[in-house]
Amino acid sequence: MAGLKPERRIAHLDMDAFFASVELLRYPQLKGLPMVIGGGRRRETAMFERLREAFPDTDWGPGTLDRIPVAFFPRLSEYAGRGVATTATYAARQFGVGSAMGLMKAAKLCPQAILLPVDFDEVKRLSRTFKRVITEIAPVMQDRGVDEVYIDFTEVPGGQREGGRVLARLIQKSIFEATGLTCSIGVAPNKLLAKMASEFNKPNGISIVHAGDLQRLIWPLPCRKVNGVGPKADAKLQSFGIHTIGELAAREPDWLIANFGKSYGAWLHEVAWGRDDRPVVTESEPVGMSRETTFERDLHAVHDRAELGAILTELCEQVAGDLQRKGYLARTIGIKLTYVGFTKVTRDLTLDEPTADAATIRRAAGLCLKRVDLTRRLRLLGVRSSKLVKPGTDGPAAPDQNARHPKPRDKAHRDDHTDLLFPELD
Ligand code: TTP
Ligand code: MG
Ligand code: MG
Repeated sequence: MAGLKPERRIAHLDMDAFFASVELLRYPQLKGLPMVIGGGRRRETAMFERLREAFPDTDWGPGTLDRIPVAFFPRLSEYAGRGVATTATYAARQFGVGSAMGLMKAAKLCPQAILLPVDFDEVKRLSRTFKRVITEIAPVMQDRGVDEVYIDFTEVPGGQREGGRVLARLIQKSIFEATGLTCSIGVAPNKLLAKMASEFNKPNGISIVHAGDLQRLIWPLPCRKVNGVGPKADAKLQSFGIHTIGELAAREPDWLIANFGKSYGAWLHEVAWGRDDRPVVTESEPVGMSRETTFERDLHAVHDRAELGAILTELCEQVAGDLQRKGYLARTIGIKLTYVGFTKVTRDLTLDEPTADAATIRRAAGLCLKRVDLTRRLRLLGVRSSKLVKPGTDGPAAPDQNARHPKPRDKAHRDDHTDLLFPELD
């Protein structure tokens, strides 16, 4: 019947082992081998020195990268330090290595893995390329970070055929032709389900989910698979014996609201039933810009005051630089600390006037730092700017519809019990 509204079909696309796959384009001889991305400096300098020693007749350089023998690449077993893995190839994941794992721990699981640092410039270039390929085919795309996007398939040719599989295949093929990279795509009635579906057949997979598949495909999954159920909410759900999304769906909305609050409780009920009507928002503005660093050794706010102060200043300068380059001002400045033992703390402060000035950011970050417990040793320090505005416009850079779903907040409570005043770092 003419005028019949097409079924809503939303895709979530996520690149496979993205940072690692980017390195495999440069070093195709490493395909299929376990590889971990992480560690700070580029260690390839040492590799080139050894190569020149071993093969003095070859002019080793950018044109010969694909000819470097595998034996010359740095291995995880040689690593000493406190870096973490940002990602790992699927071959390395078989050994249990994954994102956010300490490299020393990863080395125990898979010492033979190749260890390479991330090349952010190349990652960003390929990120732009794959997104451009998508918008040429399907214009309604929402950026969700460096390696993933939502795409509205509803009105796009092929977007309805086989539940979206035909269009998903075309996009996969086009991205591969343009970049040599693979991705996985989930197509579903909404963003919530599409995001879960894109993980079903990784790598290089396509998964199609229809409303009727909720019980079979979604309900058996752990609650943590819902984007917006973090570790804290999950722990609380577990304490009530709720492990899967199906178990969540079985609870009465009133019970969820009584235990998780009005907005989060109601939201939990909706997502458990696969309901989500958020639109795919085309022009997604950054929500914030941040920089952080993991220290080479644990630092103490009093004993290592000068060093910590210098690091904080540098991070603030970097954030200011990022804001200035992209043309934003930030209303809110925050810090993030990780203590030895991995407890994380964040504090933020909203300024009277938005800023991109390093000294102003530094002062705000210094004030935030005074609000945390500085008697414990620190592993990581980060500075974050948020509530961005574009000068000349008065509104927020990121509209509220882009904001994540509400999560239980216990900020005020945490402020109370860790609000110890310690020597200023300035
Ligand atoms: P992900 O899409 O989460 O992971 P991935 O692309 O490496 O692997 P998958 O095939 O499972 O999608 O993240 C994209 C990139 O972001 C990843 O390659 C490295 C980076 N990243 C970090 O820097 N830190 C992290 O904690 C995570 C999870 C990812
Ligand atoms: Mg990915
Ligand atoms: Mg991703």
